Amino acid sequence: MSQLNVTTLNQKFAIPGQLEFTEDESGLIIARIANKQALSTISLQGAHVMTFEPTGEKPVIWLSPAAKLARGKSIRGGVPICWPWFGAHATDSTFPGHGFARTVPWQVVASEALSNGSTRITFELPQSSIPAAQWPHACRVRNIVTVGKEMIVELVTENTGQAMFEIGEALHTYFAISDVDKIRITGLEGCAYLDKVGDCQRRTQAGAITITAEVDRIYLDTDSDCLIDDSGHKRSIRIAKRGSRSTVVWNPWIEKAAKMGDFGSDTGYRCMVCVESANAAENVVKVAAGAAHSLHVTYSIEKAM
Ligand code: TA6
Repeated sequence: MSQLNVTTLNQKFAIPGQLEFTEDESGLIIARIANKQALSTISLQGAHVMTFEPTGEKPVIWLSPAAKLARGKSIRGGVPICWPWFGAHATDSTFPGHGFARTVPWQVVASEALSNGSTRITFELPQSSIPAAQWPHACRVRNIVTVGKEMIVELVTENTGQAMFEIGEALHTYFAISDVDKIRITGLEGCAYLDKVGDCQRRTQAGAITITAEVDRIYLDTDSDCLIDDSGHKRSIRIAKRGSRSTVVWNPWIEKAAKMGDFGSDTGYRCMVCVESANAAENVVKVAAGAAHSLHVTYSIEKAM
């Protein structure tokens, strides 16, 4: 089934006053949600949430000012979907880092105006977007995004084949912060983590996380909520997850951000932090034949007292 064009998408799935589809100058199709509770934009490529801004609030999600929308290219910022592996592929270095899901076309299969005033849109990864050489398994993958006062992103993997398969995954979410000096991340105290800065030493988190250099950590065996306490914005962002046993915390800091070249400015790294709800490293998920696995995350704002 080929990708629907903007006209057909609007005929089938637009919701007057809440959801419409437009085509970006890059040729990518964007779902635009504007309801009474929030604004959000989502690229159909990668079913990639790019922005989320609750009404009367500062943006919750960070999108690089230099983010390039281009076919087949990952977008810097938003909520990239890492699937069906996290990080480098286990055996083939020619396969894309973080899997292929975030750079291929997804399709819209449903849209809904919910009674609580939020808007839900469901994306599905079509078989035609799955490179068989990289992923020779029968599956159905959906990303279900609900936008209101809070945002819910649910990545559902169904095994429609005859044999178990194993996935690594992450909602690799970039959060908008006032300044990297003004935040602390709580919820991971006492957790073991793999420190990817250096040689992947296994360490234990002592106290809240603050960021004063490159941080790239996979926290293991944790299903806790995380809070990004931001004294500059006088708010906390709560990340409440289900179906995820890993949490990744990442800030590239100065050199790595400069090398990546798409953080917008030499201080772009100061405006963001990634807290990713994942199943990575030893937390990869086995999905039995006929079974389904859900990674479900709710993003909400709590105002500082
Ligand atoms: O989740 C952290 C991480 O794995 C970092 O190591 C860094 O590579 C980051 O993801 C961004 O990866 P990307 O492929 O989006 O540039």
